[in-house]
This record gives sequence, structure tokens and C-alpha cells, in this order.
Amino acid sequence: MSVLEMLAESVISGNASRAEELTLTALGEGIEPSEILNKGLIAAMDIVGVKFRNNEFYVPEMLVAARAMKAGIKVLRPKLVETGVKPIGRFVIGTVKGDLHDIGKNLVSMMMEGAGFEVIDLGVDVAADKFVAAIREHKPQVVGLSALLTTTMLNMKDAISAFEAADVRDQIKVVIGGAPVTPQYAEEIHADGYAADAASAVDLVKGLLPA
Ligand code: B1M
Repeated sequence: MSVLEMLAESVISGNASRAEELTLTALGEGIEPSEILNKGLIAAMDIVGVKFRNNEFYVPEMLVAARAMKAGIKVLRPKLVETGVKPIGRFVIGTVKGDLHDIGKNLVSMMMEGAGFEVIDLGVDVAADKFVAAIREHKPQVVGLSALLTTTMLNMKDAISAFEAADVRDQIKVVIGGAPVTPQYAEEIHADGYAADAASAVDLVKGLLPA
């Protein structure tokens, strides 16, 4: 098995220390950081996404895999910056105002990072004006809103209205998700898409990137 296959394997099995060690080994062997990212870490998270969709993996397995991927990314990030590897897109995400749930949002964040996006995670209880400021500062192609409460999902609509009022709505695509959110609600509030889980969020956002 090659070092990149072993690295992918360590991520899939959620072994963070091994993923970190194998990323260092791969760098030590002179493998390009972009190849380590694409053929080791991202390839592993693609498999994790498929396993999750096929009900072979559940949230805990996905969380540990995402953590292992992050351990590899941490080692790789400075090298990626040095060699100028460009992320495939920029994604701003946050849990909307009034809502403190972040486990699902963090999972989406990690999977997006695993898929090669630069992720700006604004955290929880994010007011609409904070999203607007992040859109102006970071110029993402896509903004993700997460909500876990039937009361706070209404703040997704307010956030989108704030994007319109601030004249930034046409610069971005907006995707929404979280347990109480539905595709119908996404349509109702004029979001650009809804994803039921973190793996589908990656596919959705990739599909929304400008060609
Ligand atoms: Co809260 N809570 N909670 N809670 N909590 C729920 C959501 C609830 C359903 C429990 C229940 O009553 N059965 C209920 C909501 C009822 C409702 O509104 N319909 C509830 C409540 C009522 C509350 C409080 C009001 C309780 C109280 O204080 N009286 C309070 C509110 C606090 C606040 O936010 N202001 C509260 C607090 C908490 C804790 C702090 C204790 C804790 C959160 C810890 C944390 O997140 N750091 C907590 C937890 C853990 C839960 C449950 C048990 C689990 C949520 C979770 O993490 N799921 C939850 C019950 C449940 O869901 N079984 C519950 C795992 C996670 C991986 O799934 O977040 O759905 P999920 O994310 C998925 C998808 O939804 C999707 O992808 C993720 C991965 O596949 N997804 C996206 C999520 N965001 C996405 C964004 C996308 C795309 C996909 O694009 C941008």
C-alpha cells in the first residue's frame, strides 16, 4: 500500500495521530502537497461521504474521520500556502442567530474543507449583519446557514433579506440545512439549495460553483 493509500485509510478509520504522521511521511517522501491533499485527504473524505450516504457510516464515524482529516490538513496547510495551491471555492458558514447548535454545522464545515474549499466558519448565534460583513470581507461564492430549532430557522429568512438589503445577495449562492429545515422551506425563503446532511452539502455546493 502506498503512503497516500495508508493516509486515506487512516482518515477513513478516524485515526487522527496516524493521519498526521502519514501526512508528514508523505511530505518527507517529497510528494507534492496538492497530491497529498487530493489523493490522500480529499479522496478519503469522498469515500466517507459515500459510506455515509450508503448508511455504512453514521455521524460518529463521520466526525472522527473529519477530525483525522483536519489533523492532516493542519500539517499540510503551510505547505499548501507555500506552493500556492488554490482552494476550489470559498464557503462561509454559520449557525443562525439565536441558535447554539454546532455539531452538524461543524460536520458540514469539515466535509467542505475535506472537499478542498476554504471555509470561513463564523460559529454559532450569527446575526445577519455578521454574515453580511463576512461576505464583504471574504467574497465567498457560497454561504451556508444552519439551524436546529424551528424558532431559529425563521432567522434564515431574515439573513437572506439582510443580504438583499445590503446588496450582496446576487454575489453569492445561499444553501441551508439543519434538522427542521426542508427543501420546501428553502424554496419559500429563496435560498439556492437545501442539503439534508454534510455529504450532500458538499455535492450541492460544488454544483453551485460558477463554471
Ligand atoms: Co438542542 N434541541 N436545544 N441542544 N438538541 C434539539 C435540536 C431538539 C430537536 C431536541 C428535542 O427536543 N427533541 C430541540 C429542537 C426542537 C425544535 O425546535 N423543533 C432542541 C431544543 C428545544 C433545545 C433547547 C431550546 C433546549 C432548552 O434549553 N430548553 C436549547 C436551545 C439552545 C439554543 O440553541 N439557543 C438546546 C440546547 C442544546 C445543547 C446546547 C444542550 C446541545 C447542542 C450542543 C452543540 O451543538 N454544541 C443540544 C443538542 C445536542 C441537541 C440534539 C440532541 C442533537 C443535535 C445534534 O447535534 N445532532 C437535538 C435532538 C436531535 O437532533 N436528535 C436537539 C447531530 C448533528 C450531526 O445533526 O445538527 O441535524 P444535525 O446536522 C446534520 C444535518 O441537519 C445537516 O448536516 C448535519 C450532518 O449530517 N446540516 C446541514 C446541519 N446544518 C447544515 C447546514 C447545511 C447543510 C446541512 O448547509 C449550510
